[in-house]
Amino acid sequence: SSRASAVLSALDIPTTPTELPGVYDGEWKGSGDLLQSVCPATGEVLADVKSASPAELHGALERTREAYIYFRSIPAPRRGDIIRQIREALAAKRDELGALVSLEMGKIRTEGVGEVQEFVDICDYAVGLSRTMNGRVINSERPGHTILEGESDRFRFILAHPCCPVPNPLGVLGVLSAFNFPVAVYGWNLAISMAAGNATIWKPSPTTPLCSIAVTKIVSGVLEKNNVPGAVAGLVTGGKDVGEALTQSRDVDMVSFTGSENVGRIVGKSVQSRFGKVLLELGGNNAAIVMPDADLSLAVPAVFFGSVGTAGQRCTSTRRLYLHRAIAPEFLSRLRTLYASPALRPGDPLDPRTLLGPLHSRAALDIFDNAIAELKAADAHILVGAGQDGGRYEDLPAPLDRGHFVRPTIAAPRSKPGPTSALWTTERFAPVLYVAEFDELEEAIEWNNAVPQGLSSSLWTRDVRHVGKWIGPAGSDAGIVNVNVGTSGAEIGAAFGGNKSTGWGRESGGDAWKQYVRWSACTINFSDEAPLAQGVNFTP
Ligand code: UN1
Repeated sequence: SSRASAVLSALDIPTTPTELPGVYDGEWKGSGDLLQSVCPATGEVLADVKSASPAELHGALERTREAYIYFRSIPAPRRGDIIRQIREALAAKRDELGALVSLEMGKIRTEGVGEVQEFVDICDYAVGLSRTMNGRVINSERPGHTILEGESDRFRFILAHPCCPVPNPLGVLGVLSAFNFPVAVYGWNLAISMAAGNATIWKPSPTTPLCSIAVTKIVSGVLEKNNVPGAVAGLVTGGKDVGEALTQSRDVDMVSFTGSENVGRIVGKSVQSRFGKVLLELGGNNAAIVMPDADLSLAVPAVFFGSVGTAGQRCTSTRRLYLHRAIAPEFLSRLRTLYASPALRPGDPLDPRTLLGPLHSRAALDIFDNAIAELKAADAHILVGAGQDGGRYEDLPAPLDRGHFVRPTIAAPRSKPGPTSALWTTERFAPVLYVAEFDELEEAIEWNNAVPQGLSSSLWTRDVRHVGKWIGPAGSDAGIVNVNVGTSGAEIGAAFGGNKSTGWGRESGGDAWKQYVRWSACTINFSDEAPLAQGVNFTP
C-alpha cells in the first residue's frame, strides 16, 4: 500500500523486489528461509526477508570475531565518538524509524518514536561511559604491592604501555531481542557493548525483521564512514534455528536474551552449559498498589497507561492492580471512564491520534483469548472489555478489520492473589488487568511478591512510612521498585531488569555495563621482595 511504501522508502528500504536480504556482516546477504513481515493493524504483507542460512550464520560469526579483534584495540573514547555519530544518525531518522516501528510492530506513533528516542538516549549514556568506565585500586596486605581490579589494561598502563587504561572488552555479544521493543532493547545492548569494545551480532524477533534491517543500515553507514568493520554490529535474521545456533556457539561470549520465561530457561541452560555469559530479561507480572492517601489524579492515568499502553505488550506493563478498600470504588470508576473514552478506539498506529494499536500477531491474539477464556472459566467478574464479543471489535472499517485489535479488559478474579493461583502468577502478554482489594499494605506487598516474576512494581502513596516499607527489606522484591511512578516507561539512566524468574539480568544504565566487560584482578609487586599472602612461609 502507499501507506507502507511511504514509511519504507523514507528509510531506503526498497519496496520492490519484496525479498530483502536479512543478513549483514559487512555485506548484505541472505539465502535462508523467508521471514514474512506483516502489518499487525491491517494484515498487509510488508516484505519477505531472506534470513540467515547455517553457512551464512557461520560466516557472520567469523566476521564478528574478526571485527572484535579490530575493535577491542580502538581506545574507548574513540569508540564513544562513533557511538555519538550513531546517535546523530538515529536522531536524524527518529520520525521515520518510529513510523516503521508502528507499521511493523503495531505500537502507536508516540511510542514508536519514543523507542528510537530511547536508543538515542542510551547512545548518549554510552558516549559518557566510554570516558568513565573504570575499575578499582585496592589496598594490598603486602608491602610494595597494589591490587587493580577491573581492566588489565591498567596493568599495562603502569608498565608504561602507550595505550590509555580502558576496560577490557569481553568479545562477541549475541543479542536475541523480542518483538515488543524491536529497536530500543537492541539499542541498550549495542551502545553499551560498543563502548565496552565488543562486537555485537543481533538476532531480532522473526516478526520484526524490517526494523532490524533499518536500524542496521543506519548503524552500518556510520561504521563504514569510520572505516570500522561492519560486523561490529552484525545482523542475522532468522527463526528458532538461528537463535539456537547463536546460543550454542562458543564464538558468542555473552548472550543477551529478551523474551518469555520458557524460552529464557532453555537459553540460560544452553549458554551456562558451555560456561558462556548470559543476561536474561524475561517475564514481567507487574503490580501497582494504591494506598488510601494516594493522589488519584496521578495514579489513575498511570495505571491506565501501564495496562493499556502498547496494548499491554511491554514486559513492564501493569498486569495486577491492588487497591486499598477505601479508595477502590472511586479508583475503578475513574479508571473505567478512561477505558471508555472515545479516544481509545482502535486505529492505525501511524495516525498520531490513535491510542490503541493492535496486538502484534496471531500468537498474541491467542494469548489474549486464552486469558479471557481462563477468566470466564474461573467465573471472574469482567469489569471492562471482553464481554459476549470475546473482546473483539466487530465493526472496524477496512483495512483495520484485518488487524489484531482487542478490547482492553479489567477483571476481578474470585481467587485471592497468592502463590497458588495461576490466574495471578502467570504473565499474560495482553491488555488484561487483574484487580483485587486489600486492607493493609503488608498484605498488598505480600501479593506483589507472591509471583515467580520480579520485574517492575509501583506503589502510590503520599506517606513516607509506606515508602520506607516498600523500598526496604520487607518491600517489593522486583528489580524496579517505583513510588508514584507507573510500572512501565523506565528511563535509560537506571539499570533495567528483574529478579527471580525475570532472570536477574540488568541492561541499559546504572552498573549494567559491568556485565559487558571482562574483569580481572591484577596484583602488582613494585618491591624487591616476594612475600606470600596471609603470611604463608614457604622457605625450604
Ligand atoms: C520491555 O518491555 O521489553 O520501561 C522493555 C519501559 C521501557 C522498556 C520496556 N523503557 O517500559
